[in-house]
Amino acid sequence: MSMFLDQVTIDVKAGKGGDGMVAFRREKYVPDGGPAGGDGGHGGDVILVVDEGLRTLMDFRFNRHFKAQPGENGMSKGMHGRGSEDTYVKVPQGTTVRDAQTGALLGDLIEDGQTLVVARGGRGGRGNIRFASPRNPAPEIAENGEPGQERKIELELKVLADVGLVGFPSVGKSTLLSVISSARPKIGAYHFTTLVPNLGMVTTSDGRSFAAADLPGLIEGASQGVGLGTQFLRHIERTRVILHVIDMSGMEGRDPYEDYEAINHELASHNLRLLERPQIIVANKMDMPDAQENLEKFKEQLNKNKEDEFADDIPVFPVSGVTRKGLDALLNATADLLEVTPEFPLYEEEIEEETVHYGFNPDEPEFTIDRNSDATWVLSGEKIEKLFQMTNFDHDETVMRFARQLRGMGVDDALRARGAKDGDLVRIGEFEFEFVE
Ligand SMILES: Nc1nc2c(ncn2[C@@H]2O[C@H](COP(=O)(O)OP(=O)(O)OP(=O)(O)O)[C@@H](O)[C@H]2O)c(=O)[nH]1
Ligand SMILES: [Mg+2]
Repeated sequence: MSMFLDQVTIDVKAGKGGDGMVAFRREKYVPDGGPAGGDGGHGGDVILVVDEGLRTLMDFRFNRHFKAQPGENGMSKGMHGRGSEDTYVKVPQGTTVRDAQTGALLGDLIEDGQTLVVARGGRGGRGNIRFASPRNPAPEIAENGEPGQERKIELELKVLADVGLVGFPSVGKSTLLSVISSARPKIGAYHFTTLVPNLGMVTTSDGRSFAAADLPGLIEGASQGVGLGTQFLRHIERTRVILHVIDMSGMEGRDPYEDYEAINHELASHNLRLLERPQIIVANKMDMPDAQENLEKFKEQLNKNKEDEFADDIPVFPVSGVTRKGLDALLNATADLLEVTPEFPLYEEEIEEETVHYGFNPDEPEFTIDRNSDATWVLSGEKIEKLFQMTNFDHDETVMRFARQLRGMGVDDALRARGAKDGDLVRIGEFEFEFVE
Protein backbone atom coordinates (compact mmCIF):
# COMPACT_ATOMS: atom_id res chain seq x y z
CA MET A 1 0.00 0.00 0.00
CA SER A 2 1.28 3.36 -0.88
CA MET A 3 2.20 5.68 1.94
CA PHE A 4 0.04 8.41 0.57
CA LEU A 5 -3.49 9.32 1.43
CA ASP A 6 -5.35 11.97 -0.46
CA GLN A 7 -8.98 11.23 0.39
CA VAL A 8 -10.46 10.48 3.77
CA THR A 9 -13.71 10.79 5.70
CA ILE A 10 -13.51 11.85 9.34
CA ASP A 11 -15.98 12.37 12.19
CA VAL A 12 -16.03 15.68 13.99
CA LYS A 13 -17.95 16.48 17.13
CA ALA A 14 -17.98 19.86 18.80
CA GLY A 15 -18.35 20.38 22.54
CA LYS A 16 -21.71 20.76 24.21
CA GLY A 17 -22.36 24.06 25.92
CA GLY A 18 -22.13 24.04 29.71
CA ASP A 19 -25.41 23.85 31.63
CA GLY A 20 -26.87 26.93 33.24
CA MET A 21 -27.25 26.80 37.00
CA VAL A 22 -30.21 27.29 39.32
CA ALA A 23 -28.91 28.91 42.51
CA PHE A 24 -29.89 31.60 44.99
CA ARG A 25 -27.92 34.09 46.96
CA ARG A 26 -27.34 33.05 50.53
CA GLU A 27 -25.79 36.01 52.19
CA LYS A 28 -25.91 37.12 55.73
CA TYR A 29 -28.44 39.88 56.31
CA VAL A 30 -30.14 39.25 52.92
CA PRO A 31 -33.32 37.36 53.76
CA ASP A 32 -34.60 36.01 50.47
CA GLY A 33 -31.61 35.82 48.18
CA GLY A 34 -32.26 36.53 44.52
CA PRO A 35 -31.26 34.17 41.69
CA ALA A 36 -27.53 33.59 41.45
CA GLY A 37 -27.07 30.76 38.93
CA GLY A 38 -24.54 31.56 36.24
CA ASP A 39 -24.53 30.62 32.55
CA GLY A 40 -22.70 27.63 31.14
CA GLY A 41 -19.62 28.24 29.00
CA HIS A 42 -19.42 27.76 25.26
CA GLY A 43 -18.49 24.30 23.95
CA GLY A 44 -15.34 24.07 21.85
CA ASP A 45 -15.43 24.13 18.05
CA VAL A 46 -13.60 21.66 15.84
CA ILE A 47 -11.51 23.73 13.45
CA LEU A 48 -9.37 22.64 10.51
CA VAL A 49 -6.15 24.57 10.09
CA VAL A 50 -3.67 24.46 7.22
CA ASP A 51 -0.17 23.39 8.17
CA GLU A 52 2.43 24.05 5.47
CA GLY A 53 4.54 21.23 6.80
CA LEU A 54 2.02 18.54 5.90
CA ARG A 55 2.10 16.97 2.46
CA THR A 56 -0.55 14.28 2.67
CA LEU A 57 -3.59 13.24 4.67
CA MET A 58 -1.56 10.36 6.16
CA ASP A 59 -2.10 11.62 9.70
CA PHE A 60 -5.74 10.63 9.32
CA ARG A 61 -4.96 7.02 8.54
CA PHE A 62 -5.51 5.79 12.08
CA ASN A 63 -7.13 8.81 13.63
CA ARG A 64 -10.49 9.72 12.24
CA HIS A 65 -12.46 11.01 15.20
CA PHE A 66 -12.06 14.53 16.48
CA LYS A 67 -13.90 15.92 19.47
CA ALA A 68 -13.90 19.24 21.22
CA GLN A 69 -14.47 19.63 24.95
CA PRO A 70 -17.77 20.75 26.51
CA GLY A 71 -18.11 24.15 28.14
CA GLU A 72 -17.99 24.37 31.92
CA ASN A 73 -21.31 24.45 33.75
CA GLY A 74 -22.54 27.68 35.28
CA MET A 75 -21.92 28.09 39.02
CA SER A 76 -23.47 29.74 42.01
CA LYS A 77 -22.76 33.34 42.97
CA GLY A 78 -23.51 34.30 39.38
CA MET A 79 -20.31 32.80 38.04
CA HIS A 80 -20.32 31.75 34.43
CA GLY A 81 -18.74 28.50 33.34
CA ARG A 82 -15.60 28.83 31.29
CA GLY A 83 -15.79 28.32 27.55
CA SER A 84 -13.87 25.36 26.27
CA GLU A 85 -10.82 25.58 24.03
CA ASP A 86 -11.37 24.77 20.39
CA THR A 87 -9.87 21.63 18.91
CA TYR A 88 -7.58 22.26 15.94
CA VAL A 89 -7.00 19.60 13.30
CA LYS A 90 -4.08 20.11 10.93
CA VAL A 91 -4.53 19.56 7.20
CA PRO A 92 -2.15 20.08 4.27
CA GLN A 93 -2.40 22.98 1.82
CA GLY A 94 -4.85 22.20 -0.94
CA THR A 95 -7.44 20.32 1.13
CA THR A 96 -11.01 20.48 -0.09
CA VAL A 97 -13.67 19.94 2.58
CA ARG A 98 -17.18 18.59 2.04
CA ASP A 99 -20.07 17.52 4.21
CA ALA A 100 -20.03 13.76 3.73
CA GLN A 101 -23.78 13.43 3.94
CA THR A 102 -24.91 16.24 1.67
CA GLY A 103 -21.77 16.58 -0.46
CA ALA A 104 -21.92 20.34 0.07
CA LEU A 105 -18.62 22.14 -0.36
CA LEU A 106 -17.61 23.61 3.00
CA GLY A 107 -14.28 25.08 2.02
CA ASP A 108 -11.07 24.86 0.06
CA LEU A 109 -8.06 25.37 2.29
CA ILE A 110 -5.09 26.93 0.56
CA GLU A 111 -3.15 29.44 2.66
CA ASP A 112 -0.84 28.40 5.47
CA GLY A 113 -2.73 28.98 8.71
CA GLN A 114 -6.13 29.23 7.02
CA THR A 115 -8.91 27.88 9.23
CA LEU A 116 -12.36 26.43 8.76
CA VAL A 117 -14.83 25.67 11.53
CA VAL A 118 -16.30 22.25 10.69
CA ALA A 119 -18.30 21.65 13.89
CA ARG A 120 -19.69 24.45 16.04
CA GLY A 121 -19.64 24.15 19.78
CA GLY A 122 -22.97 24.54 21.57
CA ARG A 123 -23.71 27.76 23.39
CA GLY A 124 -23.86 27.65 27.14
CA GLY A 125 -27.26 27.28 28.81
CA ARG A 126 -28.55 30.32 30.68
CA GLY A 127 -28.54 30.32 34.45
CA ASN A 128 -31.54 31.33 36.49
CA ILE A 129 -30.36 34.94 36.85
CA ARG A 130 -31.37 35.36 33.23
CA PHE A 131 -34.93 34.24 33.80
CA ALA A 132 -35.72 36.64 36.63
CA SER A 133 -38.53 39.07 35.92
CA PRO A 134 -40.76 41.28 38.08
CA ARG A 135 -43.43 38.62 37.94
CA ASN A 136 -41.01 35.82 38.71
CA PRO A 137 -38.14 37.28 40.75
CA ALA A 138 -36.77 33.92 41.92
CA PRO A 139 -37.14 31.51 39.00
CA GLU A 140 -36.10 27.90 39.26
CA ILE A 141 -35.40 27.88 35.59
CA ALA A 142 -32.14 27.16 33.83
CA GLU A 143 -31.21 25.85 30.43
CA ASN A 144 -28.88 23.02 29.67
CA GLY A 145 -26.11 23.75 27.20
CA GLU A 146 -26.78 23.43 23.51
CA PRO A 147 -25.45 20.21 21.98
CA GLY A 148 -22.33 20.57 19.84
CA GLN A 149 -22.56 20.06 16.11
CA GLU A 150 -21.62 16.60 14.95
CA ARG A 151 -21.01 15.35 11.43
CA LYS A 152 -18.90 13.47 8.97
CA ILE A 153 -16.72 15.44 6.63
CA GLU A 154 -14.73 14.43 3.58
CA LEU A 155 -11.23 15.72 3.03
CA GLU A 156 -9.69 15.57 -0.41
CA LEU A 157 -6.17 16.72 -1.08
CA LYS A 158 -5.34 18.31 -4.40
CA VAL A 159 -1.73 19.38 -4.18
CA LEU A 160 -0.95 23.00 -4.64
CA ALA A 161 1.28 23.35 -7.65
CA ASP A 162 1.53 25.93 -10.41
CA VAL A 163 2.97 23.45 -12.84
CA GLY A 164 2.30 19.75 -13.35
CA LEU A 165 4.70 17.31 -15.05
CA VAL A 166 2.77 14.68 -16.97
CA GLY A 167 3.71 11.92 -19.37
CA PHE A 168 4.13 8.19 -19.88
CA PRO A 169 6.02 6.21 -17.26
CA SER A 170 9.83 6.49 -17.41
CA VAL A 171 9.94 9.52 -19.70
CA GLY A 172 12.02 11.30 -17.06
CA LYS A 173 9.52 13.41 -15.10
CA SER A 174 11.08 12.73 -11.71
CA THR A 175 14.57 13.21 -13.06
CA LEU A 176 13.50 16.64 -14.30
CA LEU A 177 11.89 17.59 -11.00
CA SER A 178 15.04 16.52 -9.18
CA VAL A 179 17.27 18.78 -11.27
CA ILE A 180 15.00 21.84 -11.36
CA SER A 181 14.04 21.81 -7.67
CA SER A 182 15.29 20.60 -4.34
CA ALA A 183 12.76 17.73 -4.37
CA ARG A 184 14.35 14.29 -4.32
CA PRO A 185 11.82 11.94 -5.89
CA LYS A 186 12.73 8.34 -6.56
CA ILE A 187 14.11 7.73 -10.04
CA GLY A 188 14.22 4.34 -11.72
CA ALA A 189 14.59 2.60 -15.03
CA TYR A 190 11.27 0.82 -14.56
CA HIS A 191 7.72 2.00 -15.06
CA PHE A 192 5.74 3.56 -12.19
CA THR A 193 8.74 4.41 -10.08
CA THR A 194 6.75 7.35 -8.84
CA LEU A 195 3.72 6.19 -6.88
CA VAL A 196 2.72 9.45 -5.28
CA PRO A 197 2.91 13.06 -6.43
CA ASN A 198 6.09 14.91 -5.46
CA LEU A 199 6.27 18.65 -5.00
CA GLY A 200 9.24 20.95 -5.55
CA MET A 201 9.91 24.68 -5.61
CA VAL A 202 11.61 25.80 -8.79
CA THR A 203 13.62 29.00 -9.14
CA THR A 204 14.49 30.25 -12.61
CA SER A 205 17.84 31.78 -13.56
CA ASP A 206 16.22 35.24 -13.46
CA GLY A 207 14.91 34.70 -9.94
CA ARG A 208 11.25 33.82 -10.46
CA SER A 209 9.82 30.84 -8.67
CA PHE A 210 6.92 28.42 -8.91
CA ALA A 211 5.81 25.09 -7.45
CA ALA A 212 5.96 22.02 -9.66
CA ALA A 213 4.44 18.60 -9.09
CA ASP A 214 5.65 15.35 -10.59
CA LEU A 215 2.86 12.84 -11.09
CA PRO A 216 2.88 9.09 -11.41
CA GLY A 217 3.07 8.12 -15.08
CA LEU A 218 -0.16 8.21 -17.04
CA ILE A 219 -0.75 5.48 -19.53
CA GLU A 220 -3.27 5.08 -22.22
CA GLY A 221 -6.53 4.03 -20.65
CA ALA A 222 -5.66 5.58 -17.31
CA SER A 223 -8.88 7.55 -17.28
CA GLN A 224 -10.82 4.32 -17.58
CA GLY A 225 -9.11 3.08 -14.48
CA VAL A 226 -6.26 1.23 -16.15
CA GLY A 227 -2.92 1.89 -14.53
CA LEU A 228 -2.05 4.15 -11.70
CA GLY A 229 -2.33 7.61 -13.12
CA THR A 230 -6.04 8.16 -12.92
CA GLN A 231 -6.27 8.40 -9.16
CA PHE A 232 -3.67 11.13 -9.21
CA LEU A 233 -5.12 13.26 -11.96
CA ARG A 234 -6.84 15.36 -9.32
CA HIS A 235 -3.44 16.62 -8.32
CA ILE A 236 -3.00 18.51 -11.56
CA GLU A 237 -6.39 20.16 -11.20
CA ARG A 238 -4.92 23.17 -9.46
CA THR A 239 -2.03 23.62 -11.86
CA ARG A 240 -2.08 26.41 -14.41
CA VAL A 241 0.54 25.11 -16.82
CA ILE A 242 1.22 21.54 -17.85
CA LEU A 243 4.70 20.39 -18.80
CA HIS A 244 4.08 17.50 -21.12
CA VAL A 245 7.21 15.35 -20.93
CA ILE A 246 8.02 13.14 -23.92
CA ASP A 247 10.82 10.60 -24.28
CA MET A 248 12.46 11.52 -27.60
CA SER A 249 14.93 8.66 -27.48
CA GLY A 250 12.34 6.20 -28.73
CA MET A 251 14.17 3.70 -26.52
CA GLU A 252 11.04 1.96 -25.42
CA GLY A 253 9.87 1.42 -28.97
CA ARG A 254 7.00 3.85 -28.78
CA ASP A 255 6.44 6.72 -31.18
CA PRO A 256 6.83 10.12 -29.43
CA TYR A 257 3.95 11.68 -31.32
CA GLU A 258 1.62 8.82 -30.48
CA ASP A 259 2.66 9.19 -26.84
CA TYR A 260 1.82 12.86 -27.00
CA GLU A 261 -1.65 12.21 -28.39
CA ALA A 262 -2.37 9.35 -25.99
CA ILE A 263 -1.59 11.50 -22.94
CA ASN A 264 -3.70 14.37 -24.25
CA HIS A 265 -6.48 11.91 -24.77
CA GLU A 266 -6.18 10.93 -21.11
CA LEU A 267 -6.23 14.53 -19.99
CA ALA A 268 -9.32 15.16 -22.11
CA SER A 269 -11.30 12.13 -21.08
CA HIS A 270 -11.12 12.82 -17.39
CA ASN A 271 -13.54 15.71 -17.52
CA LEU A 272 -11.44 17.94 -15.30
CA ARG A 273 -10.92 20.57 -18.00
CA LEU A 274 -7.24 19.68 -17.93
CA LEU A 275 -6.76 20.40 -21.63
CA GLU A 276 -7.77 23.99 -21.01
CA ARG A 277 -4.45 24.53 -19.32
CA PRO A 278 -1.68 25.70 -21.64
CA GLN A 279 1.01 23.09 -22.29
CA ILE A 280 4.67 23.23 -22.93
CA ILE A 281 6.12 20.16 -24.62
CA VAL A 282 9.31 18.97 -22.98
CA ALA A 283 11.26 16.88 -25.49
CA ASN A 284 13.40 14.92 -23.04
CA LYS A 285 16.40 12.59 -23.29
CA MET A 286 17.91 14.66 -26.10
CA ASP A 287 21.30 13.26 -25.10
CA MET A 288 20.33 9.95 -26.70
CA PRO A 289 21.49 9.00 -30.24
CA ASP A 290 18.17 8.98 -32.12
CA ALA A 291 16.58 11.84 -30.23
CA GLN A 292 17.36 14.63 -32.71
CA GLU A 293 15.87 12.70 -35.62
CA ASN A 294 12.78 11.77 -33.59
CA LEU A 295 12.34 15.40 -32.58
CA GLU A 296 12.30 16.56 -36.21
CA LYS A 297 9.67 13.98 -37.06
CA PHE A 298 7.66 14.90 -33.99
CA LYS A 299 7.64 18.58 -34.87
CA GLU A 300 6.56 17.80 -38.42
CA GLN A 301 3.59 15.82 -37.17
CA LEU A 302 2.72 18.44 -34.63
CA ASN A 303 2.65 21.04 -37.37
CA LYS A 304 0.66 18.85 -39.74
CA ASN A 305 -2.03 18.25 -37.14
CA LYS A 306 -2.46 21.87 -36.18
CA GLU A 307 -6.12 22.80 -36.12
CA ASP A 308 -5.55 25.69 -38.51
CA GLU A 309 -2.50 27.40 -39.87
CA PHE A 310 -3.03 30.54 -37.79
CA ALA A 311 -3.21 28.74 -34.45
CA ASP A 312 -0.34 29.40 -32.06
CA ASP A 313 2.40 26.82 -32.10
CA ILE A 314 2.64 24.71 -28.98
CA PRO A 315 6.14 25.43 -27.69
CA VAL A 316 8.60 22.51 -27.78
CA PHE A 317 11.72 22.61 -25.60
CA PRO A 318 14.44 20.03 -26.27
CA VAL A 319 16.16 19.17 -22.98
CA SER A 320 18.06 16.47 -21.18
CA GLY A 321 17.38 15.87 -17.55
CA VAL A 322 20.64 13.95 -17.34
CA THR A 323 23.00 16.52 -18.88
CA ARG A 324 20.73 19.42 -17.79
CA LYS A 325 20.92 20.95 -21.26
CA GLY A 326 18.04 23.24 -22.27
CA LEU A 327 16.59 23.56 -18.79
CA ASP A 328 17.14 27.30 -18.38
CA ALA A 329 15.14 28.16 -21.47
CA LEU A 330 12.39 25.74 -20.46
CA LEU A 331 12.03 27.17 -16.97
CA ASN A 332 12.02 30.78 -18.13
CA ALA A 333 9.36 30.01 -20.71
CA THR A 334 7.32 28.23 -18.03
CA ALA A 335 7.55 31.24 -15.71
CA ASP A 336 6.56 33.53 -18.63
CA LEU A 337 3.53 31.41 -19.38
CA LEU A 338 2.51 31.31 -15.70
CA GLU A 339 2.56 35.08 -15.61
CA VAL A 340 -0.08 35.33 -18.31
CA THR A 341 -2.23 32.35 -17.31
CA PRO A 342 -5.07 33.00 -14.90
CA GLU A 343 -6.04 30.52 -12.23
CA PHE A 344 -8.65 27.98 -13.11
CA PRO A 345 -11.59 28.10 -10.75
CA LEU A 346 -11.69 24.63 -9.28
CA TYR A 347 -15.26 24.66 -8.10
CA GLU A 348 -18.20 26.16 -9.83
CA GLU A 349 -20.42 25.56 -6.86
CA GLU A 350 -20.54 28.04 -4.02
CA ILE A 351 -18.96 27.34 -0.70
CA GLU A 352 -21.88 26.56 1.54
CA GLU A 353 -22.44 29.33 4.06
CA GLU A 354 -23.29 27.64 7.30
CA THR A 355 -26.70 28.51 8.68
CA VAL A 356 -26.51 30.80 11.67
CA HIS A 357 -25.51 28.98 14.78
CA TYR A 358 -28.72 29.20 16.73
CA GLY A 359 -30.98 29.32 13.73
CA PHE A 360 -32.91 26.40 12.39
CA ASN A 361 -33.48 25.47 8.84
CA PRO A 362 -36.62 27.45 7.99
CA ASP A 363 -37.67 24.82 5.46
CA GLU A 364 -37.87 22.15 8.11
CA PRO A 365 -41.04 21.81 10.15
CA GLU A 366 -40.44 22.58 13.84
CA PHE A 367 -41.61 19.09 14.73
CA THR A 368 -43.26 16.03 13.26
CA ILE A 369 -45.69 13.64 14.90
CA ASP A 370 -45.67 9.89 14.36
CA ARG A 371 -47.60 7.14 16.06
CA ASN A 372 -45.69 4.11 17.30
CA SER A 373 -47.02 0.56 17.15
CA ASP A 374 -47.40 0.67 20.96
CA ALA A 375 -49.77 3.64 20.49
CA THR A 376 -47.23 6.16 21.81
CA TRP A 377 -47.10 9.51 20.05
CA VAL A 378 -43.56 10.30 18.93
CA LEU A 379 -42.38 13.88 18.49
CA SER A 380 -39.26 14.49 16.44
CA GLY A 381 -37.51 17.28 14.56
CA GLU A 382 -34.35 19.32 15.01
CA LYS A 383 -35.91 22.20 16.91
CA ILE A 384 -38.01 20.19 19.32
CA GLU A 385 -35.18 17.75 20.05
CA LYS A 386 -32.77 20.57 20.78
CA LEU A 387 -35.32 22.24 23.03
CA PHE A 388 -35.66 18.96 24.87
CA GLN A 389 -31.91 18.55 25.27
CA MET A 390 -31.61 22.05 26.63
CA THR A 391 -34.29 21.54 29.26
CA ASN A 392 -33.18 20.76 32.78
CA PHE A 393 -35.79 18.35 34.10
CA ASP A 394 -34.53 18.58 37.69
CA HIS A 395 -36.61 21.67 38.28
CA ASP A 396 -40.39 21.60 38.05
CA GLU A 397 -40.51 25.16 36.94
CA THR A 398 -38.20 24.40 34.05
CA VAL A 399 -40.36 21.45 33.09
CA MET A 400 -43.39 23.71 33.11
CA ARG A 401 -41.57 26.17 30.90
CA PHE A 402 -40.85 23.32 28.50
CA ALA A 403 -44.55 22.46 28.42
CA ARG A 404 -45.37 26.10 27.66
CA GLN A 405 -42.79 26.16 24.89
CA LEU A 406 -44.33 23.04 23.32
CA ARG A 407 -47.76 24.63 23.49
CA GLY A 408 -46.32 27.78 21.91
CA MET A 409 -44.96 25.72 19.03
CA GLY A 410 -48.42 24.29 18.46
CA VAL A 411 -47.56 20.78 19.60
CA ASP A 412 -50.66 20.41 21.80
CA ASP A 413 -53.02 21.54 19.05
CA ALA A 414 -51.35 19.26 16.55
CA LEU A 415 -51.56 16.27 18.86
CA ARG A 416 -55.20 16.94 19.54
CA ALA A 417 -55.88 17.27 15.84
CA ARG A 418 -54.29 13.87 15.31
CA GLY A 419 -56.63 12.40 17.91
CA ALA A 420 -54.49 12.33 21.05
CA LYS A 421 -56.55 11.77 24.20
CA ASP A 422 -55.99 12.71 27.82
CA GLY A 423 -53.51 10.28 29.31
CA ASP A 424 -51.93 9.15 26.02
CA LEU A 425 -48.17 8.70 26.14
CA VAL A 426 -46.01 11.15 24.19
CA ARG A 427 -42.32 10.55 23.58
CA ILE A 428 -39.40 12.83 22.64
CA GLY A 429 -36.20 10.87 22.34
CA GLU A 430 -36.01 8.74 25.48
CA PHE A 431 -38.36 10.94 27.43
CA GLU A 432 -42.05 10.10 27.92
CA PHE A 433 -44.86 12.14 29.35
CA GLU A 434 -48.64 12.04 29.46
CA PHE A 435 -50.78 14.13 27.22
CA VAL A 436 -52.99 16.32 29.34
CA GLU A 437 -55.99 18.08 27.84
N1 LIG B 1 19.46 9.26 -21.27
C1 LIG B 1 18.58 9.85 -20.47
N2 LIG B 1 17.95 9.13 -19.53
C2 LIG B 1 17.08 9.76 -18.72
C3 LIG B 1 16.82 11.16 -18.82
N3 LIG B 1 15.91 11.48 -17.88
C4 LIG B 1 15.60 10.34 -17.22
N4 LIG B 1 16.31 9.30 -17.73
C5 LIG B 1 16.22 7.91 -17.25
O1 LIG B 1 14.93 7.42 -17.52
C6 LIG B 1 14.53 6.52 -16.47
C7 LIG B 1 13.23 6.97 -15.88
O2 LIG B 1 13.40 8.21 -15.24
P1 LIG B 1 12.38 8.78 -14.17
O3 LIG B 1 12.78 10.20 -13.90
O4 LIG B 1 12.23 7.86 -13.04
O5 LIG B 1 11.06 8.76 -15.06
P2 LIG B 1 9.54 9.09 -14.63
O6 LIG B 1 8.92 9.74 -15.80
O7 LIG B 1 9.53 9.84 -13.36
O8 LIG B 1 8.97 7.63 -14.47
P3 LIG B 1 7.72 7.10 -13.59
O9 LIG B 1 7.84 7.72 -12.25
O10 LIG B 1 7.91 5.63 -13.57
O11 LIG B 1 6.51 7.52 -14.31
C8 LIG B 1 15.67 6.51 -15.46
O12 LIG B 1 16.46 5.40 -15.70
C9 LIG B 1 16.41 7.79 -15.78
O13 LIG B 1 17.78 7.72 -15.43
C10 LIG B 1 17.53 11.90 -19.84
O14 LIG B 1 17.37 13.09 -20.01
N5 LIG B 1 18.39 11.19 -20.61
MG1 LIG C 1 8.70 9.41 -11.63
